[in-house]
Amino acid sequence: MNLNDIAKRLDDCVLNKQSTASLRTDTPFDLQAAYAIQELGVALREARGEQRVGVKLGFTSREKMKQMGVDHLIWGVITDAMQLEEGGAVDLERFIHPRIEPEVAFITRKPIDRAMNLAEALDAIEGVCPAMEIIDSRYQAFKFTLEDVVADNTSSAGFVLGAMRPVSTDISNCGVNMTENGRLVQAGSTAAILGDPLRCLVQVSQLLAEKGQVLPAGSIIMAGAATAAQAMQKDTVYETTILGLGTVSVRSLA
Ligand code: OOG
Ligand code: MG
Repeated sequence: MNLNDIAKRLDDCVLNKQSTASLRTDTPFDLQAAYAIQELGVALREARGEQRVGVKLGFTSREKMKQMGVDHLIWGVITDAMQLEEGGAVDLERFIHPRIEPEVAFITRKPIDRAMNLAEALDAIEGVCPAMEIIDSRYQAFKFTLEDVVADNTSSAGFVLGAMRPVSTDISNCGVNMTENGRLVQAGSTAAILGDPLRCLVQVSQLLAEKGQVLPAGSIIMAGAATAAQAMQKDTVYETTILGLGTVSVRSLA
């Protein structure tokens, strides 16, 4: 298989809601090739009319690294088709084996067009939102290597944003709670995300600069999960509260 074939195989998994074994046993590929496959996969989505709306980081917390056995920061692309309405309903039939995780998201007000320090990155941000991400690995049982998951656009499948507020308060250590029908299922702190989720902005600016890419103003940056992810059940309300930032929820259909 060439890189295009691999991207197509993973995209077919999305469309057919079917998982696959690692494709690296058939065709070994390195991290650079994995990002090339990710780009080819996003291009297939764009050919179906989806539009890029931002980027997401993965494995920015120890909790996530531990849960998935991968210990390297990764990033992927999010599109408009992945966004869910805050407080809205989502049909799990869209997915293979969805999991949900509490996140922090930023909205940019200036292009991120060079490697930035924290002050510059902060200045490029319009605000911050409580958020959740739905991940849906295209690999059987969520089993993957670093290269596999990067090729699979870092398991991205859906996201929901709560109300945005200015980044005026310190968000480095805010309590994070995720409930399932009101029952607490995940708890942590925003400090779990690189010590301070704002550091994600610096990371994203560096990754973009390395690739010679620009993230336009008005983009979304998902900072990565603060806790482990939770397998989604039908007919269930998922709600995340980040102290000082607010609440975001989504409901799965019966
Ligand atoms: C990979 C995506 C990781 C995060 O927030 O750390 C991620 C996965 O866990 O399947 O989105
Ligand atoms: Mg995530």
